[in-house]
Amino acid sequence: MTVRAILTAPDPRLQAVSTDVEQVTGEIRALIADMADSMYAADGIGLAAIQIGVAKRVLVIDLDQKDGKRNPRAFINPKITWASEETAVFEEGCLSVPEIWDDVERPARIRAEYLDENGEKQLLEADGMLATCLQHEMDHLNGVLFIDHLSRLKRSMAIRKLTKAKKLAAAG
Ligand code: K1U
Ligand code: ZN
Repeated sequence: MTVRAILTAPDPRLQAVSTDVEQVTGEIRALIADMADSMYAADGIGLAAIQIGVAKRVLVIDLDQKDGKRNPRAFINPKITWASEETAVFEEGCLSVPEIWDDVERPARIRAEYLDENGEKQLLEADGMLATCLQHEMDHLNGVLFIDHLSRLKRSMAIRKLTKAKKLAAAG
């Protein structure tokens, strides 16, 4: 499979609202394999399809990467069906927002439904890092980055830093 380039902010494609997958075909399974390869190559724990430029509602997560073992989970057309009033704060990072980490407050527990790689409907209740990571990745499907949850000042500082880094990289 293929390691694909990951888009970085402020690339406008990251603001796209992704569309539902109509049928889980071999093409979607190939996309999921490329996403998993791209996530592992970048040392990530999650990835949404839009981060490799594909505006489909597909994400992969692997929170159990230990001793080189890989167990990517694919979530197709994921929907949050319930979110707790209780919130939790985790420090978040993003492969599309390199070198920036900050605390984000989100619902502590969620219930979600999604299709798996075989097109079967699955239900999930999540807390802890899985709940955070799922919400972070599902935000990507709606064109939202974790820095959009920060104060206006922190967000504009982050965008300025990312823009400067891109200019420096382009200048060689
Ligand atoms: O870009 C992404 O959406 C993936 C992102 C997922 C995430 C991380 C932390 C909180 C919420 C969501 C990442 O994988 S960032 C990289 C990362 O988490 C990591 C990298 C190396 C070691 C440990 C963690
Ligand atoms: Zn992200």
